Amino acid sequence: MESFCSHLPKVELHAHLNGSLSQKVLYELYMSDPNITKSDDIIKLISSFHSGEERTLEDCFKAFDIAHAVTVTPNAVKKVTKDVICEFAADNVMYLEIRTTPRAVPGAMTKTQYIQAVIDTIQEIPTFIGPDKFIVVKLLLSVNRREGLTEAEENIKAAIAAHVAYPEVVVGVDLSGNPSCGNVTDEILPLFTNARVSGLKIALHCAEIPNEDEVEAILKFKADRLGHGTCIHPNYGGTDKLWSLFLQYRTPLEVCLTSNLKCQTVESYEKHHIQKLLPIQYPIVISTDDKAVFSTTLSEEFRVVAETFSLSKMELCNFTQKAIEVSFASSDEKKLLLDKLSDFKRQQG
Ligand code: 6MZ
Repeated sequence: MESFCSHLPKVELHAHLNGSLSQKVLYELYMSDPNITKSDDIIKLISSFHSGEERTLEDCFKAFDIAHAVTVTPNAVKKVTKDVICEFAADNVMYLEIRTTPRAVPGAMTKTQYIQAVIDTIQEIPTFIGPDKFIVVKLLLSVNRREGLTEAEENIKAAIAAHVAYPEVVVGVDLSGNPSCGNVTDEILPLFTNARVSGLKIALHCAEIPNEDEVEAILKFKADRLGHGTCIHPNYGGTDKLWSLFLQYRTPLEVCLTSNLKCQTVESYEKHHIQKLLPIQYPIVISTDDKAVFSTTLSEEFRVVAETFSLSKMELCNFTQKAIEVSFASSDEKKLLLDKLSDFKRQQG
């Protein structure tokens, strides 16, 4: 099963840039930045970035601070983006949606430069990907709920401008960040309507922790996709009302098993809320979330779900097919990806 999962052409729809960069690149960036005073404590933190240990949700968010401390120039952002794309391509991911929060660093980088650095790298893929690899990459710009209303407004505006300038690259917006921070329902969520009317697709983190009113508002927003969806079912800190709305809308859900386990929002793989979704053929997309922070790969996530829930190879192919369908790719790109999946299935016999 491990080899099948590795060779299967896959689609990654939920990957945060600064949670996905390899520890090697993180270390290189840290050591090569002359503006950073080196300290043993930070080097220890960098080692722990990729430790894969279980930690609380709060500890996970501290891990992102480490990556943010070194991705402070457009060149560093380019290096990180290239590294993440190459690693996903090496894992036979043929289509990748990277999401990232535009970040300004006083004196070093504006949000516009941050976004441009990611877009430029995506456009340069043919120059660095290598002849035997294939990957299509799109960008979603994120709103970090912890950063508040003004930053959220700025990011949505920047996303709309980037979509107008690069409609084939910048295809969506994402709501993410520490789920215990920020007023999503009244302040941040309404901003996503502007993005939607400008033609951007909407992906919202939803129900990572119990929060009935907020989850209800997010479900009713009818995003194009939701992330996590942990605390919706009444057995998982949700309610009957939320579960019934969720079943009514059937918004495709990005499921991140190892992330949820390591952040301790689910007890075990066996008890993951995906067990409620598989029997009802709910549209789900297996995803990594932050492959570096949680020490995983998309192939590994496929192996885990296959072995934990005794899924067949055909069911794993169906995950790729569903992910293509609910991706934010163009219809031509979807057709190309479906063809690649069919070729793979044919080779398998
Ligand atoms: C919510 C998450 C997340 O944007 O700097 N992020 N938000 N839940 C999660 N599950 C554990 N994992 C990552 O990547 C890092 C940022 O992505 C969001 C957080 O806002 C984090 O700061 P970028 O590329």
